[in-house]
Amino acid sequence: MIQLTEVATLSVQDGIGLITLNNPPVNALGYSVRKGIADGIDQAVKDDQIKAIIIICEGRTFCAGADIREFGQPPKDPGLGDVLVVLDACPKPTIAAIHGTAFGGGLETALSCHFRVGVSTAQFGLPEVKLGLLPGAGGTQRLPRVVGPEKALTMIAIGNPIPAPEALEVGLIDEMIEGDLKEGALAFAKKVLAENRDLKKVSENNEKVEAARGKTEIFDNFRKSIARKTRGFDAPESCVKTVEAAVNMPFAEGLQTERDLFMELMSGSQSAAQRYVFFAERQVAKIPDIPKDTPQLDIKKVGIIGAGTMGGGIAMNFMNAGYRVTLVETQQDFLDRGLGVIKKNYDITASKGKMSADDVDQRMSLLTGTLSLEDLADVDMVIEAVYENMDLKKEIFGKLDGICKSDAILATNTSYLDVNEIAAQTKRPESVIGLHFFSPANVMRLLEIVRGEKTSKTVLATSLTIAKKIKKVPAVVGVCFGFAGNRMFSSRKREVDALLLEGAPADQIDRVIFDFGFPMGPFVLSDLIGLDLGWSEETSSSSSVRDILCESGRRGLKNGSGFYKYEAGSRIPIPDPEVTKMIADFAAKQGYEKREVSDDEIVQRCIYALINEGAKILEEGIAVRPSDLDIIWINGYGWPVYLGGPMFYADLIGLDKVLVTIKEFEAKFGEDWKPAALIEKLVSEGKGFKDLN
Ligand code: T1G
Repeated sequence: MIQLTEVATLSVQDGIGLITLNNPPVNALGYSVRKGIADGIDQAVKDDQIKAIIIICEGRTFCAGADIREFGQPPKDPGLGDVLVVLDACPKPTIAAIHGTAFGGGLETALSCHFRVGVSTAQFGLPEVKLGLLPGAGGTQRLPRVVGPEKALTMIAIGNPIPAPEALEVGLIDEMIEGDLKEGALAFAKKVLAENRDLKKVSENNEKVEAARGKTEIFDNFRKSIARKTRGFDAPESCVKTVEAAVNMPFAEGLQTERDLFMELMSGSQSAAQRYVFFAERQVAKIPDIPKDTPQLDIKKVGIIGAGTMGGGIAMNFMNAGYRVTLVETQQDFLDRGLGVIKKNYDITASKGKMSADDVDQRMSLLTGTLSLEDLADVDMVIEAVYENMDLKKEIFGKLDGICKSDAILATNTSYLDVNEIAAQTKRPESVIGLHFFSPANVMRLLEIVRGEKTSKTVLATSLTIAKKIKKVPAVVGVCFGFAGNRMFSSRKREVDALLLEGAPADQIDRVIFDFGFPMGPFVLSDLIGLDLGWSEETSSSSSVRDILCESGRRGLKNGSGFYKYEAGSRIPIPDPEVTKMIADFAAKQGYEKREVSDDEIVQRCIYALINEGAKILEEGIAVRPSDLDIIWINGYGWPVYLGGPMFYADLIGLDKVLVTIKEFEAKFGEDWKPAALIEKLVSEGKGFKDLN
């Protein structure tokens, strides 16, 4: 065995050369891996003993792509493109033997081999678009030649992987290996040699791309199909262009087009933001005083109190992950409705072919409904998801304290209330934690984990593990009103409400927030969730715009009129002059003088309010690092990922500039805009939030 580099070896078995890579954790194609492959091919070609070459990886996966940490660093030769030119030109049969995730540069390496084999659990993908990039080592030119332009468009411009059975079906792999991968790959190599198979280079395999030449509708239709979900992103359109190049240009020219578009994206701010988010999403689960070996509790059974919208969604997360769930309600009809909604949601998913009827039955078999809190005596974790009322939550936790087993985790799904106060209702505050899900709870990826002052490290570490198991992105925050996400949201809402009274029409504010990149503006959102959420006729006092709209009978989309009016059966918001007048009259009564408000001012007030509040949250130690706040806003509030999150965005536009504007707003609008001391400090040191991550 030859040690090619510190992470690559070349060995020979039965005349087959094995280039084995071992670069944990994901065999990323860093410099020593690339050099190892290039040297391995070079030596194997020169070695007459070797008749065929296999590239295989140790560890949990085949190469999961280029080493993202190397991006932005001075490039070290050989680049991946150069290595793949060597591989592509290899005169001996080359076989990629794949397990785990052959992603990005990893799949491009495999596509530069003559043959690919993989185990049945392997995944194949070009997810570069999720990093604001595109496959930059020939993947955009080789994949269409193997799977056809249509399939390649989806795999490249959307970036989701395909499983091995599908890869076999579309011709991406030549054989699926049952049992040991290395043995299977060796057997396959011997078959190739014995059958003297053609060594067809993918780069010369033009059949599928030539067949699509002139069929511009392939690309027009595809562009239309992704327009809505790729709004604001630069990379998807560049991805489409590269596949067009694969169809319309010779391989070498297509490769150049790929290179040019790749470099354009690489030097752009969107990719920088999306790469930042990639690592921030992995960093967020690392809590300084919670080391990997912190003892954890074994969670098998979960109890959920409240079968409403949140309770039902939370239950589905645990059922999807295979946990037994007991759902508690106070009345039979509430329980029946809750169980019914869960079943209906699964049936809808099955009707879209995303799960089988058996899967639905299997999930539902994990769920038990009850009207008795005592039935939670043997669960390992309880999540209380009743409506936001402190007295009710205290009462429930007091009861749970007497019912649940001693090491059960007692969690609350409150979105604002004081977790310490709730914990104080028990004799075991160390077992109490906030698990703040976002609606719809079975869809939204964010889980804000609220660490009480007495929450034990074991309870926190266990909650982090649970979050990963139910496919949530956890963000650990401390206790304050609204925690991190909603506290920042309230500061934006303060500005939105003020801007409305100062004269900015609701549809202008919505347009600006939508154009900034959020899925929708605040007033369309209010109409969607219902103006009367948390409003009561009894206590309404005409003291806010929401009050006067609700008092006038407006409820939002559900009754066809809110900040906007809606045609029957339509969700399209139509500006309502009557509402505009009601708001103007109310504003005048509050002493506001109507004025023109620019789009820039709306952006600055809504976004800088988030940044300033985020900085205060960091100052108070409510959040561990700025990138956690970015992860919260991207996964919980629809912040566009290609802008990296509020704190990243502040650094992007320059924290010193943000501070200047915040001070201007303080002078104009008062105390709410007092700059966070942390911002003043960072600016005075010439630093940004990135220096705190
Ligand atoms: N580069 C560097 N580090 C990486 C990495 C990568 N490509 N992928 C993962 N890591 C680190 C990650 O930060 C974490 O580190 C650890 O590995 C485990 O990851 C030329 C331009 C493979 C599905 O986009 O999707 O190729 O936190 O926690 O949940 O065309 O990682 O432990 O210190 O995510 O099991 C394209 C990215 C690159 C795939 C595994 N490839 N990775 O998921 O573990 S661009 C990707 C993933 C490219 C070429 C282009 C996932 C995974 P730490 P993890 P996981």
